[in-house]
Amino acid sequence: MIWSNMETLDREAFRKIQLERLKKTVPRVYNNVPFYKKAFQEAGVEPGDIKTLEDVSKLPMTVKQDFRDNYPFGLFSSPQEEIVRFHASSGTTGKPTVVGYTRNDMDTWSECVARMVSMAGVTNKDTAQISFGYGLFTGALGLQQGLERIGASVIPMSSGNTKKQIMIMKDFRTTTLISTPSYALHMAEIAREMGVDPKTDLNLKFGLFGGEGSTEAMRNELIDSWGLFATENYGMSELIGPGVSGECEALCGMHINEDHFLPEIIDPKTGKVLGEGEVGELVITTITKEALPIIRYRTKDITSLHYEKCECGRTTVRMSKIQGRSDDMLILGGVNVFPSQIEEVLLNTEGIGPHYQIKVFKKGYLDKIEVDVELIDANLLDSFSLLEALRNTIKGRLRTVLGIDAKVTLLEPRSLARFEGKAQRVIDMRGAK
Ligand code: DLL
Repeated sequence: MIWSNMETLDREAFRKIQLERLKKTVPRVYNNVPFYKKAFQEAGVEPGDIKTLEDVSKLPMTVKQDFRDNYPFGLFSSPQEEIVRFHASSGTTGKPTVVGYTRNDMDTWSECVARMVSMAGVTNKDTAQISFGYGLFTGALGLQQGLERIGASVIPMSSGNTKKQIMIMKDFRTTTLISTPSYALHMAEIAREMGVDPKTDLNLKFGLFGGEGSTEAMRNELIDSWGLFATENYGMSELIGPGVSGECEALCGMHINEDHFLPEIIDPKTGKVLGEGEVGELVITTITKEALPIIRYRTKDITSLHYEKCECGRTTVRMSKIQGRSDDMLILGGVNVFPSQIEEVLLNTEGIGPHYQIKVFKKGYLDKIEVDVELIDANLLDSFSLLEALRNTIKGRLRTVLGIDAKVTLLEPRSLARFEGKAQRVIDMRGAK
């Protein structure tokens, strides 16, 4: 179902709204945020220079470090009395990235998520189990607001306590699962261990996944495990949280809520703005946020934009599946590889389960990569020749498809770590002494 008529505007109408909103956002940050005033002055640009939508490229970019340098509230455009909610993204090192919302921002956010869940087919007849962690992470509360807006019945489960998740799912007749792809995979495994067949003993129709990347092979694995319709949804705390974009029933890219987020794709090395269909880093300017409008935020996520009308009837621009983050790309002896490409090779190999870990380290001056992956059938471990054949198949595919020589270790089922939130599949030890 198309939730809002803002999703079907023609291109000219979009551009008009975007320009109007951009023209309001730019003076807002210039006048309220010393960081932006300085950055604009350094770039030699003033709010009055924004006359067309293309002029956005004159504006300076914002990066994650700017949040850290202005921790906690230095980038806020609204005074504290107008802030009704904080969230933060954890990050592995240092202080979290803090974000704030005014009452209007909360409304915008709920609206964006309402569109996103409707796009997948969820309605007020559905019962949605939110298995993202509640708290500072934007995932759970963001989804909750949007689902409530469309009238779905929400179960605020949070992540973890997986056996209870399955019990509630069964007893409450959950139709919609909301989680990271990796946690959904783990939940299916626990369900089977409990003697519950996720496909036949439960009532799931939809899986709305997001918060981390997943390949098409991983989507198929999720569909096979749960027997549901799986969509992928994208967002980030700095921009709003979930609700930036999501897949519709046609599954041909994630529709961006363009009346709130103005997207560009740039070459991550040169910063040059790229054209439709070209792959590069997603840069987004928020054009309706009040508490924390962000100008040209470098997301580091690698994707491309597609403007032709979708068969679902929406006209909003679609972004392709995220290939990876520019800072996650592994450069192995000069060869560029995204972990998602390794995942694709592994998951498309028969006999191999969806759980793996990638370790990268230096041996002398050389980059070395090791891939640990679980077998589906532990009995294979008794047959040296079958095991060797499988190992060689994977090694061969990694070499042919990606051009890398990896050490491959096949492990017993259930030997690698499982994740209740975002998975950490890559351990890069090259920085370590
Ligand atoms: O993960 C917001 C979110 C929550 C989106 C739930 C969707 C569902 P952060 O914790 O700030 O926010 O992490 C943002 O996660 O820059 C991407 O690298 C990654 N990411 C999020 N969704 C996807 C996706 C939330 N569908 C960072 N595909 C982003 C690939 C994703 N990567």
